Amino acid sequence: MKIAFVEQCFEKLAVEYLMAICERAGAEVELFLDPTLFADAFIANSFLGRKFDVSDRLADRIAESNADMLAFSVVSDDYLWAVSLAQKVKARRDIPTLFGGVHPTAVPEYVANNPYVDYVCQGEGEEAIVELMDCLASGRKPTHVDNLCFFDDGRLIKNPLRRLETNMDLMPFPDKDRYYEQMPIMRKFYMTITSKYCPFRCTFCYNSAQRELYAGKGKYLRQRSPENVIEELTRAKKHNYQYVLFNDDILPFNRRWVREFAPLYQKHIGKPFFCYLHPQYADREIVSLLADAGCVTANMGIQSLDPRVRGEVFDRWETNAEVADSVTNIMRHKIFLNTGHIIGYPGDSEEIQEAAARFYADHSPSMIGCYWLRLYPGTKITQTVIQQGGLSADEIEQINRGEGKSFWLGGSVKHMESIKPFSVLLNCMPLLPKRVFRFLLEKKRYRALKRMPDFVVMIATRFTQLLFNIKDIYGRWGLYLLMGRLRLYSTYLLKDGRRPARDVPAPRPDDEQMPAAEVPSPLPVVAPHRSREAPGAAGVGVVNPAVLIQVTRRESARESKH
Ligand code: B12
Ligand code: SF4
Repeated sequence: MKIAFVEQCFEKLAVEYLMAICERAGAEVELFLDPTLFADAFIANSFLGRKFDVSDRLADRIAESNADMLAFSVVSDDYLWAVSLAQKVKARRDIPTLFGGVHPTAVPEYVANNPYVDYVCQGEGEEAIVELMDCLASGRKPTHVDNLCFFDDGRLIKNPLRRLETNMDLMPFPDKDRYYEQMPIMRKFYMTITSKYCPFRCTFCYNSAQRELYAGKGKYLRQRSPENVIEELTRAKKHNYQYVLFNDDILPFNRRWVREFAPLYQKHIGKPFFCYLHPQYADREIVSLLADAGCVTANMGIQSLDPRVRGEVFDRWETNAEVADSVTNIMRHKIFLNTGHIIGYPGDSEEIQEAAARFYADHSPSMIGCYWLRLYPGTKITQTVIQQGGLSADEIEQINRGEGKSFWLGGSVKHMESIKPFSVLLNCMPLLPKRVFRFLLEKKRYRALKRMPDFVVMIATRFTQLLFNIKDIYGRWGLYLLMGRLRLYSTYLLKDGRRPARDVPAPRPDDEQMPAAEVPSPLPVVAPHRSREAPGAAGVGVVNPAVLIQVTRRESARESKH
């Protein structure tokens, strides 16, 4: 059995784990990468995206390989890309497709209903993918494979979720070789996780959905032993990495673990590292342990400086004093701190954002990533807005399709002109002398930014982020990624340059291609396609949806988290 994973060029740990698992189970594995230049979640431009599009050639390569199954790991922003590629491959050769990851986990029936998706894995995929391969290899239907959702003769089969594996040390180490072969420049940055997932459940984050989904299925928040992590990083030294990126939702959520891990890391690894922090886990002791171990860059969500909004809208209960202390602790240890800040949520106002800007002026984190709220499928805030009647059927459909306006340009928000200046002001804060920043704020001169055209906003904010990001490890990672993708793109030109891509029908990103289903889902959906069950919608909360929602064409960028 040969399984081909198909990905954009972002390194995906999920794929690396699953490749290792499949190989351990005796399968042959291949990885296909699409450079998706100017057409990804960070920079999207339809003209340039088309010019640099190699998806037909990639589809040729995949179809010509002898893969028995294609596997896609899909976040919402990738969904249309993945479906389009699956369609292109299937137009050449009908290979079964398996979709897993955050998006299919949130709306499994919706994804299963797509004609180019044969199987959906909801939740963790380690066991499901192996059992599915076994079934396909022996010609059996995967009717009893837990976590799988698919259509069988027009009937939706949705199997239950299996229990979560609690012993994280049983996970194999991620298989990086195939990724580095095609993106050699990325060897510099070793990406890993020490835990899954998060102690919190912020309403805008996938954890708010996934935690509920896994209720009663075992321990949700799990962690590897410090020794196991050190062993992985030690073995990985063969890649000659210079930096480590800990992509855990929050690295130091367990103080005892940090006390054990930090000295081990310092002694055996000692490379500068990046991690995600949280104001409730960034006190003096934790920050000092991390800094001594080698933490030089951190990303920490602050999201709002208004305690009511933070609690009632985002379900975050830290105090302003805790937030302030955490920033001070981190800055004192000279860790480059990129904070996440969300604007444009229900009930947001100019006054709230002014107060936030004053806080940032007083506490000076290295960078503020200011992002418009984006509604993702299944999250608590999305469910709430739906329940409050804040979304039309079309808008819900667009969310299910992973479409939405960029985090830089308005996210999922309608009519928030008074907030727009803060997107520029906060993102550009590191460029401005403090006195100028305060002057703009106190004299309300920032209001002039309302008139700034969207593309200027985009350039101003992205330019600042790029410039200052270079100072942090993740920023550099982004630049290297861009170089790696250009190189990969050039291999398509060099190898396949003269050969025209095969003449097969182009995908049409319209309703016919990506139909909605009338099936149970965290989001109600429209227009029946394959299945015939009643729609259902879960919902909670009490926010005012008045200002939401305008979901427009896909053009996304980096989002705030934590
Ligand atoms: C690290 C990270 C990044 C990194 C690396 C990106 C990457 N592609 O991995 C960077 C910074 C580049 C990034 C970018 C973005 N990210 Co990000 N990111 C994460 C983070 C923190 C960890 C992902 C991870 O490695 N998890 C560990 C793996 C092992 O777990 P897993 O992904 O859950 O995989 C398991 C299952 O889902 C399943 N599975 C997954 N794929 C597949 C595939 C198959 C075939 C099968 C069978 C099963 C399966 O099995 C896996 C093993 O158990 C997650 C949050 C999280 N903890 O998941 C957000 C998260 C995935 N990102 C998110 C978003 C929105 C983005 C961006 C759009 C914007 C942003 N926030 O910067 C871009 C999109 C880039 C892209 N196209 O991937 C959202 C996605 C929400 C959604 N509904 O899509 C998340 C969930 C965070 C959040 N805000 O809620 N991200
Ligand atoms: S936003 Fe961050 S802190 Fe909140 S639930 Fe998600 S990962 Fe956890």
